Amino acid sequence: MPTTPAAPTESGPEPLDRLPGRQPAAVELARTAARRAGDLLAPPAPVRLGDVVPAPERVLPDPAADFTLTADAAIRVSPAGRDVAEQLAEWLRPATGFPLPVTDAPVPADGPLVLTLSEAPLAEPAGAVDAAGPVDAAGSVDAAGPVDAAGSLDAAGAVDGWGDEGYRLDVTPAGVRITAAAAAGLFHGAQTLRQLLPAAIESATPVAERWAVPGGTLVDRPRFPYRGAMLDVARHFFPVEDVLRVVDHLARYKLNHLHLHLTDDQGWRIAVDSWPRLADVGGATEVGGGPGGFYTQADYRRIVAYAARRHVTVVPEIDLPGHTNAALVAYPELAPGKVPPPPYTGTEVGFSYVDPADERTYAFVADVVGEVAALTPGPWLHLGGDEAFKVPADTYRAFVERAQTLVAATGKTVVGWHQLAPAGHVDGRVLQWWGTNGDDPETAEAVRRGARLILSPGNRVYLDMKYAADTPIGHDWAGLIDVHRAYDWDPGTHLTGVPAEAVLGVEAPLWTESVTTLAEVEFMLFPRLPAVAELGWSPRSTHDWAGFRERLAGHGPRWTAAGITFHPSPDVPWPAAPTVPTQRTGDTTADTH
Ligand code: TNX
Repeated sequence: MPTTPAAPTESGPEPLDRLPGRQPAAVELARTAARRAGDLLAPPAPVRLGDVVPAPERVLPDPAADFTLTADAAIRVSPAGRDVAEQLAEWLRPATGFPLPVTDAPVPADGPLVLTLSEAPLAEPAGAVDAAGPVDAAGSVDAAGPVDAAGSLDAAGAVDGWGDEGYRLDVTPAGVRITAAAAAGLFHGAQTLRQLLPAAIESATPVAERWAVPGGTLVDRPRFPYRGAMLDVARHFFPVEDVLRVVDHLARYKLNHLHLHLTDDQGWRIAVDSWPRLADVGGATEVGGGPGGFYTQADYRRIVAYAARRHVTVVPEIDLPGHTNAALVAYPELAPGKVPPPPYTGTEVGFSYVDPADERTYAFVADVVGEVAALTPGPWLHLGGDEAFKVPADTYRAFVERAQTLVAATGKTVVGWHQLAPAGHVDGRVLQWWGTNGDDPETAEAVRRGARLILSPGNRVYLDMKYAADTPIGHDWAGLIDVHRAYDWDPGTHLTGVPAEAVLGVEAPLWTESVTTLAEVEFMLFPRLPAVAELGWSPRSTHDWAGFRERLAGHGPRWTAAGITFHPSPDVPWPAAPTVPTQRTGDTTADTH
């Protein structure tokens, strides 16, 4: 597929049709999807406290306690929560037009909008959660222990267990209070508050609206610690601004990891000082013959910092020993037989590999993972390991064991596709399972030897799969995946012989052989990404397709208002008539960063 994505830019996001070289077909796809989606949307019903995606662990609505945000509101925050409060203000100012000053306040503080970052663990609602696992269905709190709607911190009743990501949100006529033990929890709580405001809150310009927030209390924390999405920036290159916008999309739905597939046959996308031709030469190609591109180390740092501010950890992937044609073009000395391969811009897999018999290859691996680890604040480094079809099994194993050791020497924890399973265990290693048949004895055996799993079943959460036979882009080798199929499985029981405790979480990969623009990325992410986010975050007891599709439907008007392209899936009962206050068909301008 011919394509010519724009070069990396430091300037702000632009409407897609003004980006040089964007494929007209993609812009048209974005327009059509937005128009079709917009046409389907009715004025949204008032938001209810339980309408959040992903579903919160506990919800105790109090219809008599709605709050209305007014022009004189201020956000008061304890010092450690300052940055989250600033971000919340940035989300709410454009649509409301309110100044929403952020002020430091002692804890506890009163006022129209209060973010409290408590120094102590969150007070446990009485009758609540035991260590064995999450509990009540959203929408109910057991009679024995209604949450203390006053929202006060009860030091005596404080217990561990809500973790860094848990939060509590109290809405009363007097104000909104978000309480968390750490900034990540406060951030998730702020994202929840954003969803509890009318859809027009996503408008980039002021809207006349009553900014009501449904009353009650909500207590929430994640089921799994790892919740992610992957963007393949190797098959097609995506500029920094596109990646930042994807980070925003993840953060909205409480996903906390962005896996960047940085290297593949068609392109090497990260500058490595000790091997400069990797990016300079290996970065100059992509699927379809476009110009490709790469991230400078400053670009990558910018992505990582932007993500960190949104409590998203970047997981860099250097795919080895296969998927390495671009590296071999740059450095033929790494190729078996030292034969320089031609650049590759097709979409086949499994033909390339670095020479496992040459010591120089291990120097290359050590240098690359050393530099990438030094640039990466997060704990993970992904080694790839998939589809090295031309490397014999024992040679593959020996290569992977050396590569794993080199990663461990950088202080990072090894992540790899589940093809790594036969290799020996290294401390903490994580396998990313992308199979389509949940009976995988080799992976189960690796788990028995200590591996943890990230679940990315190809036939459930591969976001490069088409929604339906007529989806204009995407693959279908793992089947067609509409929202229901993406939602209707359980990461805790998916793999035979793998206990839920071994599951670190879920990740939805987006491979980009046929995905060439930001609009197309969004079209494949939405509405499936929120489904995967709910699998990763919400207690299993809340899992309910009928309820989920209703909640998800309310997000269509939000995406339209925010200029996010999405697939108007027939699985979802989108509101039925036009008019979102800020409908901007065809305009895919980014929301505030
Ligand atoms: C398999 S999943 C791949 C990728 C392709 C993808 C296309 C995995 C680890 N490898 O190289 O892009 O299928 O769906």
